[in-house]
Amino acid sequence: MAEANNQVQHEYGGDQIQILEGLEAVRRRPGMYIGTTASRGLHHLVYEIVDNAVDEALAGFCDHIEVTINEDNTITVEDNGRGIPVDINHKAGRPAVEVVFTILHAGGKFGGGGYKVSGGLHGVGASVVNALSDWLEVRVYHEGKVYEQRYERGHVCYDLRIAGDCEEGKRGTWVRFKPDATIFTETTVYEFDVLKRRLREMAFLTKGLKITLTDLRKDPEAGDVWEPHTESFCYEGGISEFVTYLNKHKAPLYEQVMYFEGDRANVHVEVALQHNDSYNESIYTFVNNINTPEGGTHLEGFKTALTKIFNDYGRTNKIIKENDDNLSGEDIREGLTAIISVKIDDPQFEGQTKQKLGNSEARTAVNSVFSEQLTYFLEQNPQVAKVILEKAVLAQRARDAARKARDLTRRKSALDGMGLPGKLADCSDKDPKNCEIFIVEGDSAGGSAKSARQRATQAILPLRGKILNVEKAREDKIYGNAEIKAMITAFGTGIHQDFDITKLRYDKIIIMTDADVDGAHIATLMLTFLYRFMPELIKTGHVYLAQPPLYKLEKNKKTWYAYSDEELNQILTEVGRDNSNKIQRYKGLGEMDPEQLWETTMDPERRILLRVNLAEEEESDVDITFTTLMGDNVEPRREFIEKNARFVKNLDI
Ligand code: 1YM
Repeated sequence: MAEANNQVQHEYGGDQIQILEGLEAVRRRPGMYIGTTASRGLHHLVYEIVDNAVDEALAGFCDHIEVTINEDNTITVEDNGRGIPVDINHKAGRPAVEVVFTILHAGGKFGGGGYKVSGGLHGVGASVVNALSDWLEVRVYHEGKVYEQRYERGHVCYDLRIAGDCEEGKRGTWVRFKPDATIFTETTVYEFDVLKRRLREMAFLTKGLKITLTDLRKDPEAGDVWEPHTESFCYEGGISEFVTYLNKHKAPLYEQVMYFEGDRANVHVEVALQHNDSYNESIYTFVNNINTPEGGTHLEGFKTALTKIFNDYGRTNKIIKENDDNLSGEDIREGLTAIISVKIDDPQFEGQTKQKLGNSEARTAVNSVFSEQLTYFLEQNPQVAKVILEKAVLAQRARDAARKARDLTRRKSALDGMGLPGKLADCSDKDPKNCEIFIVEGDSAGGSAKSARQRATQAILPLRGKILNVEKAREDKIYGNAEIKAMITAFGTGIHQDFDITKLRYDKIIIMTDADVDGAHIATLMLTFLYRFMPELIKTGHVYLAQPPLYKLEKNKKTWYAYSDEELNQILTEVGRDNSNKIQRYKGLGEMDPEQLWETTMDPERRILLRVNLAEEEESDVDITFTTLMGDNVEPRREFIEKNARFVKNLDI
């Protein structure tokens, strides 16, 4: 710090003192500005700088952004836009570029025109990144000159200066920064895949913009042939291509992706959609390129318009019969993949996590642009309208059947008292905090587990064979499935809108399957069910995978268990490789006797449990993973399983 101060070459007037106080506030309470100082916040710094470059692209002056993870985990972002202005900003009396990096909230609110993507969590910008960086350097290419300035922990090191010449036509902004390790105490290591997912999303949302990500860090195992790892994203079709990408492992119901765009009352609206033959809806919404997982007014406007226009069309064209009910929104959205992206001047975020759009003008704008253009599209493409409506009519019938099945299950459980499934061996302790339930593949393993368990706190629910793949079944079939019904009643929480976590009967839900590819597949089917029907259980960390051993090793009356091939080799090296060990390879849980199952897999003192998380991924990627695993398309699934199945613990869901 002292060193940084010594380098400051100009005197501070009153304004400057205020500036420092502003950035000091960011350093004192970083969480207020970037949400968290964990890995997510670290990555957020990159998005803040990239957002300024994306703004420049949206304004029509830039078509390429390059992001580099340097060898020392610093980040460089460069664009080919106009360059942040280097002339004096009269209000501050300092060059505009210095103001951008040293005054809080000076981000993209200067100048006029275009929609400002006050990017990221709290719309803060370059000065926050500067405040939270050990150092930051900026270069502006302007009229054949390179301007540069450096800051350390937000303090100006020297006045903006000309560093040298560049090619006459070159223009743009270059920023390099090193996140401050005293702020980001958990980690300062960037993850390529995390940046890649967000940058790809940005590229989808900004048609024609090319974003390149390069990793210059050397993988310790890379030999002389090492090359930097680079990926580029550029989508001329924008969110239409996003929909194609999301549907890539699904079977679309019709060829073209519908795409609509328009402006109403200062709201810029873009919608892209296409149905596939599955039963799930995947709608992703964005405001100023920021994902709104909780939806909001833009989503409401879309849904209302979709339902109305399709019902109107169905009635007019007699696809919905005169005496039949209107189609519900859910019916029309069955198998729908859609992206809704709005740009708006002053987005208001609401909801528990501030991820829900509140501006009412967005509702009206999306409704109006989408209604008008969808009506026209359906008139021009009656064959598309027909396949969508036919699927919706089927969905309506299935939903009626499902409702009846669900009502029946509800009534039945009311009559049966608690109505716990017959196959469940419940625990005696009634305090959920102490209890766990093992979902076990196969009756024989279920039998071993029942003998092995600690009766007071461990419940066993054996499931027969592979459970139903919920990605490929309609709701009526799902509710009719005995294994699924058993899980729903055993957990006690209800599902979907009825879900209530306070009714959860066990603190841990432990999936216990064989340690082979089939077991991994069954575990994935269960996770798919949990993710689609009770995602909160995964999000709140109640779901676990048991880890049965692969090998048992005996020598001189001593026993070892190995949970991987590497571990087996390690043990063999330690105890010596000779014929006297009789290595036993477990093919399935059923091969272990109750005592072995207890000591290796179930005993809370000795077992290994893997908690299942939702990786900090873009929502849309989670969906793709499940589709890859559970959809009809065999090839991508085979690839994925070959890559991941042996390591279920790494399964990125
Ligand atoms: C690598 C990061 O920040 N690019 C960038 C930023 C700006 C401009 C161009 C820009 C904006 C405007 C006019 C305007 C910014 N300028 C400002 C401010 N890349 C990166 N590229 N001229 C240039 O908005 O009118 C803030 S951001 F305020 F100085 F104009």
